[in-house]
Amino acid sequence: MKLYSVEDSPPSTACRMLLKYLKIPFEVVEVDFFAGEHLNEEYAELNPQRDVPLLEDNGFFLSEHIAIMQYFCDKYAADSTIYPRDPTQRALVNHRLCFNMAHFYGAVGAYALAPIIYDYPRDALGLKRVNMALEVFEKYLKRMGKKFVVSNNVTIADFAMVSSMMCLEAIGVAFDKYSLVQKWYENFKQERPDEWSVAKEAMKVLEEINLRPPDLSKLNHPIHPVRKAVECCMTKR
Ligand SMILES: N[C@@H](CCC(=O)N[C@@H](CS)C(=O)NCC(=O)O)C(=O)O
Repeated sequence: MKLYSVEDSPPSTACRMLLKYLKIPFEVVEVDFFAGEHLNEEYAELNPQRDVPLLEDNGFFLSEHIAIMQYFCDKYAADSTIYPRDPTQRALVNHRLCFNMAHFYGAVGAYALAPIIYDYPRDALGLKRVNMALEVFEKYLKRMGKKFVVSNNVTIADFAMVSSMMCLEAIGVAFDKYSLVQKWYENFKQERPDEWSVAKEAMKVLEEINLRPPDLSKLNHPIHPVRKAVECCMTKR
């Protein structure tokens, strides 16, 4: 089993947290994102979407972190509470995974991550979008009233949401006014130290590259304008 991943990539991190939880041995293939390794033709043969993470399980290739996590659970932990079988519970987990990808991580990635690599601003509108997503997340936590995202058991939705949250923590965005989000996040760290250690490592890398942006001279992106200046705006908020 191989996971093509980038050490600070939130979707890759969510998959690695699950692999740790399931205690599945796997090989990490670290993709050199800053050199654009994910954009080359060789990688595109494996993953036409040219992104990470990408799973290779005995010749079976799968991208999209949600699909990868669902596959791991279905194949290796069919009866586990990590991806509950009850249709309503499973629908809620699926919903939060979609919410994370489309809204929460959408906002967080654009604000926290994209400006480190691409020539996009980290501006007030981006922060507003992050706050709106946090507000929605707070409402979902209130609606459920559980310890974790959808139940009192940890699920793959927690891994995905924690992977997004660590990006906010890495760049110093305050989220303490969202008391349930704060409580859930701190509780996750306390109760799931093994999986949190995976996210914490990714967070440290993000913290570092946020303060000291990487050399991107080898990155020739077909879509995004690559950031040129190193001394741009990367201070802890
Ligand atoms: N929809 C994909 C998105 C994964 C994603 O955004 N990966 C980023 C790294 S964190 C990436 O590979 N981006 C490609 C690029 O910016 O060229 C998933 O959920 O797995």
